[in-house]
Amino acid sequence: MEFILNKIKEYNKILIFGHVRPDGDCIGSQYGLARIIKETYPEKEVIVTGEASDYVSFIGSPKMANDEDFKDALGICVDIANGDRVSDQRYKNCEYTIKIDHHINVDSFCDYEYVDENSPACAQIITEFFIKFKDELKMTAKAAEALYVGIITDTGRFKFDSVKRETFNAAGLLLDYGVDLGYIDNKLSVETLESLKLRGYCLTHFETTKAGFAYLKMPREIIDEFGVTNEEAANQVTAISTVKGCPVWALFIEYPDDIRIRLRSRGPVINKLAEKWGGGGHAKASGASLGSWDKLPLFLDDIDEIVNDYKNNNPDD
Ligand SMILES: [Mn+2]
Repeated sequence: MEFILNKIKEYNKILIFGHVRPDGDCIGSQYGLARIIKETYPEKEVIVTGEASDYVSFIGSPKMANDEDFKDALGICVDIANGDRVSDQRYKNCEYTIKIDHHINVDSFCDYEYVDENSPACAQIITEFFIKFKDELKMTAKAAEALYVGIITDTGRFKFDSVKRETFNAAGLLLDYGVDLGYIDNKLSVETLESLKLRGYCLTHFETTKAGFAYLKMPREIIDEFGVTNEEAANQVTAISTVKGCPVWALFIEYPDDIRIRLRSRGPVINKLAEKWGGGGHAKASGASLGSWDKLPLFLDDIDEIVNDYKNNNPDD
C-alpha cells in the first residue's frame, strides 16, 4: 500500500477506472478514492472515467475522459478482475497503471496490483488504505459516503458470509465522517413503479420444482409489457430468494440473442453447473446461458440433482 501512496504522490494527473456495467462498489470505490486524493492533494488533477450507473448516480456519474488526459498519467483500476472488463480501455495509454481489487486474481493487466481476495468489497480495501495513512490523507463526507455505499452494496447490507470485523471497522470509521444512513438507504431502496409492479408479477408467477428450485421465466413480452430496463428485470432475482425449501433460485431472462440465467443459492455450490451451462461466477451467485426455452427441462434436471444432493447432506437446511 505504501507503494501505491508513493505512486499517487509522484503523479500530477490520476485517472480512476471502473468496470463495465458498474455496480455500487465500483462507483463507490472510484469516487471514494478520487475524493480522498483530491482533498489531500488539491493541486493534482483527478479524473473518474468510464461508464455510469443509474442506481448509484447520487454518488457520481463518470464521463469518458479526453484522449489527451492519458498522457503522463497514473491510472488506477478499481474493482476489476479482468483487463477486458475495464470500461475505458484507454487505461493502457496511462504511463503507469495500478489495480486495486478484491476478486479472485485471474488476470494481471496493470503494472502494479494490490488484490485482497478476502475483502468483501473493493471500497473496504480503499478505506483500509485511508486508515493506514490516516495522518497523511484527508477524507471528506462525500468520499466517506461513496465508500460506505460500496461496502453495503457488495455485502448485501452486511449480510454476506464475506463480512468480517474489518468490514465493520471500515464502515464505522466512515460514519465518523458524516455518512447519512437514512439518505443512503432511501437512495438505494426506492424503486420505480414499473419495477415494483414487475416484482408483483414475479411473486405470483414463479414456479418450483419437486426438489426445491424456484424459478421465473421472463420472456421478452413481459419485460416490454412492464416497461422496465434489462437491469431492473435482472434485479428481480431477489424477489424469489426466500422461498422455504428452495435453496436455489433463478431468473431466466430472454434477450434477443439468448436466454440468460441469473442463478443464486443460499446452500449448494452452483458455479460448476453454471460453467457447464456456458457461464460461471461465485459459489452462490452465478450466471449462465440457456440458449432456448426447449432446453429448460434439461437445466431443471441438472439443478434438481444438485439440490437433492445438498438436501441429502444437509437435512436440517
Ligand atoms: Mn466489488
